[in-house]
Amino acid sequence: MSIRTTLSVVTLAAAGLTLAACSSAAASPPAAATAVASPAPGGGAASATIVDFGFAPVTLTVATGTTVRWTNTGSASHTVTADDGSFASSTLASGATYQQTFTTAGTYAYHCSIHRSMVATVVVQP
Ligand SMILES: [Cu+2]
Repeated sequence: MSIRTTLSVVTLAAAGLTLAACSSAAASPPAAATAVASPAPGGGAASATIVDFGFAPVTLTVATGTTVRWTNTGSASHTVTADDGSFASSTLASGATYQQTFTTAGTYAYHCSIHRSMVATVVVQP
């Protein structure tokens, strides 16, 4: 007696198991993307990153006198533009950098003038 096995691979069983859980809290707040630069009063430096399409960290806290350096790691061009006009980069192509020294304590909201949905904040502590 010979048994001929026909390969009939059925992988349908697993397909139904990965239903995405539909969360009712669709508008949950984003994870806190916050960074605090090492305290370096009077001349410290901090880094921030521009990606397509956002800034990281969203909130950067530095000491007064810190120079923040943004690097555009995205492929699109972006800007670093203060909401109140107190500072503004030129258009930063991919790979370009922009530096701004914060000599006055305060909260500086900024955005990308090309993509207005890109927003972030530098908090300058006294
Ligand atoms: Cu942009």
